Amino acid sequence: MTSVFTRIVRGELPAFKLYEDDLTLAFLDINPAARGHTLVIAKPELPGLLDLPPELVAATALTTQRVARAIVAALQPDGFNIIQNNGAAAGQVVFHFHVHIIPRWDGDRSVKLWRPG
Ligand code: DGP
Repeated sequence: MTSVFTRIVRGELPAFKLYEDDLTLAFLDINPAARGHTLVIAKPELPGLLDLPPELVAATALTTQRVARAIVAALQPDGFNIIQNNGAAAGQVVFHFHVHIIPRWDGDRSVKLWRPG
């Protein structure tokens, strides 16, 4: 089955894209936990971290750092969370590898960081 993220990679679904290269893509989450909540995906449709070959582990980590740096520069949060869910039990809903970058501000403790299931 084709994931929603593959459809975004192919341009079949719209997304607000922040960064793209041959192996990775970053775009805003459709259901943000905070302003600037961004997803970094591996372009190949692989479900989780343990499915990624080393070059995709490296590429997605590098893109995550690059995009987090840009978000920090643009939005000036006080911090940010990196979250990466593997398996339905862990709250994964889209089975196409992705990393969440969630900007955080002092006092925003009400941000619901994870929505299991
Ligand atoms: P996870 O629970 O880790 O699988 O998170 C999936 C995230 O993907 C969730 O925060 C919402 C986001 N999402 C799902 N469908 C779409 C979509 O079509 N577009 C965008 N931009 N984000 C999506």
